[in-house]
Amino acid sequence: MMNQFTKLLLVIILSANFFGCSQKTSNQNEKPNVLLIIVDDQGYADFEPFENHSPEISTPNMNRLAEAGTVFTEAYTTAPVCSPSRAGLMTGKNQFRWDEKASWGPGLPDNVKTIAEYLKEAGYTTARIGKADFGTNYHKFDVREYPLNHGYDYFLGFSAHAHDYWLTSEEIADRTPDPNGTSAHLGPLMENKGYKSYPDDEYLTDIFTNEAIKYLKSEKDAPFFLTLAYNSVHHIIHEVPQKYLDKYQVEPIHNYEPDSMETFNNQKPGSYSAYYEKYTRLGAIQDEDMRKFYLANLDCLDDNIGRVLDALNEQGLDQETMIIFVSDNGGSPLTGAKNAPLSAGKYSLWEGGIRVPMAISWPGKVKAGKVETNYVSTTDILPTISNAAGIELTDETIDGIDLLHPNQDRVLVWRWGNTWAVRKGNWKLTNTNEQWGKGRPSDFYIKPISDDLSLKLFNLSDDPGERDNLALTMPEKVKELENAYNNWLEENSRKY
Ligand SMILES: [Ca+2]
Repeated sequence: MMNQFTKLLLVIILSANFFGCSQKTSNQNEKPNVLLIIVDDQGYADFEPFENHSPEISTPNMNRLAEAGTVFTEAYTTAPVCSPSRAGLMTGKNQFRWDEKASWGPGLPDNVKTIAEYLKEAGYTTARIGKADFGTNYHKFDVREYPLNHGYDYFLGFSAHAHDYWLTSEEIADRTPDPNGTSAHLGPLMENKGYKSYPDDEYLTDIFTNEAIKYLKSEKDAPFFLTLAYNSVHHIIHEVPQKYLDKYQVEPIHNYEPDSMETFNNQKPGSYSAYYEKYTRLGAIQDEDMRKFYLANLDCLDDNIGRVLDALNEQGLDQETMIIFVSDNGGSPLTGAKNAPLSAGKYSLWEGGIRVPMAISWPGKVKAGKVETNYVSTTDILPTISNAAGIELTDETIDGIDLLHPNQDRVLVWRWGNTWAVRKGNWKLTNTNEQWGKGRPSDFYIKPISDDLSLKLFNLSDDPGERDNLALTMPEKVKELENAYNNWLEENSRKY
């Protein structure tokens, strides 16, 4: 005889199975769905799953990802700013293979395949929601850089460096003299071959989540690859829903309004460029408030990630979906992000610019609750997803390896303008100088020990903050790493 408890359990199991079968995406060949969550400019200290996170941080939904999977304490991007980093991430290759200047705008060559293209060929249905940014050909539909032209079946978002968090209506686009006046954008979002506008009181992070959930709930006859690329927590950081501003006790700042916008930094009166210039630097907003805005923005982002995870669970998809979470570069010196204990931040090759929050979960396949301390790269995302989907990679110019099998002897290299860096084992050699974009860095920025292009050598195992330059005392180690860097360049430059 079954007791009440057993009966109840049976009912729960049967209903779970019933709903699971009726709702889940058809997945007979056991290829996992893949959800790639890319966030923007999140600080190394601003990720609660890391043991030494900043104490005022609360990211419970990022914690859920970490508890369900593995977090990487030494995950590197291929560049310290958005566009080149995303080019590296989406292709599994150091973008300076083809972008010889190692610039802000690498673009995406026709012959360099993206994760989306590999997965589409393998039978996936693919979508990108949010920011698409390869640094060139912004706001255009018929270019390689537009997501529909590099493997995505569906795109909703913007093709630029930034977008106003509030202003997505046609009305504002009609009234502003420069809707595309800077690398930032306002007005309707791009959706496939057209535009989609929203009321100006709908918040962009919420819009992306709502659309992502709609996508997760849609009927599909194949496993899906969804890239959800939030522009949070990129500036303009102060634009956050009121309830979060209340929580962090900071007064709202008015939205952009063409009729009342004064000139700023030589930008035309009334222009969005003037507003963007004014509020993307310290000055109009002071450090303490900038940190509060940042925390409010991050809190909202975390809640939205929670809604996506809930939707996956509700759809019965959580057990068969690989989730990768990553920030595209380190915390910005201009937004109140914190990267402690790492030096500097976005814009330079100090650890604070290129070491980022990253996590992966895949129930039953990736260890839950694990902290991986071996160093990895965002170029590893493509091979990891490919392996999971059973795709055999034959392209020898891919720089990444499977995230689940990190290799502490590998050579990682970076080129960024006239600066470069190389890591092998615990050692990092770099000529990086100091860069923080514009204006001045925030109080939370940790000033690096050098601001010129001299060679610096660090042992990152006991000096992650790069405080102790060993270049003069260890010339042989300098030579070894310099050779490793030069060899990589010689073997790989212009090959892609
Ligand atoms: Ca970024």
